[in-house]
Amino acid sequence: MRLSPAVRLSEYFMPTLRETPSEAEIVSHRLMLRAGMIRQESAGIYSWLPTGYRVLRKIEQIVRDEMDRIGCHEVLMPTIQSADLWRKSGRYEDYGKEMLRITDRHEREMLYGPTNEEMITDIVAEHIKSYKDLPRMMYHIQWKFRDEVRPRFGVMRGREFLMKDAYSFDISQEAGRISYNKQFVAYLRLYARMGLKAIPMAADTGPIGGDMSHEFIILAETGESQVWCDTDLLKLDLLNMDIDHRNADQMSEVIGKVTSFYAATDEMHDEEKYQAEVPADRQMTARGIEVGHIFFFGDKYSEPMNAKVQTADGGFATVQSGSYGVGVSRLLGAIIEACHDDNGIIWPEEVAPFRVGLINLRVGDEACDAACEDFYAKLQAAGVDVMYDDRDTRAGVKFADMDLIGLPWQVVIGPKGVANGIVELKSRKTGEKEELSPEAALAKLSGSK
Ligand code: 5CA
Repeated sequence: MRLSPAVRLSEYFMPTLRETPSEAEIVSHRLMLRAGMIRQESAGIYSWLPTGYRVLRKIEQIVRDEMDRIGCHEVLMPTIQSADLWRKSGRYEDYGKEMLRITDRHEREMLYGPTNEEMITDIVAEHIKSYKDLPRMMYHIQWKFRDEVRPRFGVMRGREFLMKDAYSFDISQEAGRISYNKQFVAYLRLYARMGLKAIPMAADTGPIGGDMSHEFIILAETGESQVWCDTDLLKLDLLNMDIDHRNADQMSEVIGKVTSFYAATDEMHDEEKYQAEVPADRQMTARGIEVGHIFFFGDKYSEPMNAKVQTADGGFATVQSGSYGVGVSRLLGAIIEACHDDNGIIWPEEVAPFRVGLINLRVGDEACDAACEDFYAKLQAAGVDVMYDDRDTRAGVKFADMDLIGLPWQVVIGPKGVANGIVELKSRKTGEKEELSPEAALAKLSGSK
């Protein structure tokens, strides 16, 4: 989906708040509300306003890139599913009150999908009949509904939330492990591209089931789980490991190394093992946010859904599967938890709603307006996305809003600077300011993307 390359704040809907909303318990929720990114509609259900929606789309795009890269292809399944499908796997009753059950006008039992293992396995069972059509991996990015007992922390634990869920289908357990490893590698890359250090940890499989599972965890004080890990794992440069997902041996070697360090969430923590394996000076316990969870569950769904294929020797084999989730909407909260200061959000470049915020200090001043318009046009021509604050308001308000919404770069143009042929460039992250010619500022902003 194409995002608009540039917006004028005088036409844009960004309802920022001066006051801190009292209902928000954690910083990311407070900042998302204050920056006008979301609006609560019911408990755990949100509307996504323009800047929030832009970040959501940018996160989705990174996820898409990394799925495409490993040969996992996008589909779109519906949010509403039939209860019968879930009766086949036996999960309809098991899911309990978390599942939102709906009856249509013909009294047919339906539900709002909390996940899609049953549906995708049913699709595969109908169309994939031979070992020659395996392996396959597919994903979709779709809204889910889970009627959480305690929706809280804004988009972090919602009832309606956006998830990327991918599914793999293989002829054998060994082949399935290669698909699992491809997803593992994609996960290492996709979080790193968002500016995050997501640590893979041994995890419990819960209602999804299976015998192999990892959670990807971001350390943050407000995280919902307690985690234990070896600090040497944090030193690995996960983005630059340059793993070839077509080379199964290399992949399993690297993943073997990453998973050799002790790292576990509270459900899996084994204190004795931890003390025995991790030297005291490398022990770390902290709070963490789960931003992804991958599972290998073999034939748990393919057996009841009857997903079988013909094998090379003329027999039949039950398809072996895994599922791989990324909490797309939760990631906004998680990134903000990791990237903010007292003045607001500090977006990592790849997910920022815009790369540049252009501030006109004196709207109505002919020379200042002209210089801003010129700079605005040139940024667009250079392919840099930009939000232009052309509102007729006080400079203090403009500075505060820009810091709050956290665009990586601010360009300030005022009458004095225009007279002297300079603009001010500020990095949101470091707070450093420099005065440059408009050409030099432009070169800097369009160069290091
Ligand atoms: N079918 C599997 C994987 S495709 C699955 O549903 N896994 S899950 O339950 O672990 O969810 C995947 C990810 O969705 C989680 O790691 C988390 O980041 C996100 N998530 C789960 N529940 C919520 C929620 N209530 N609000 C926001 N994000 C959530």
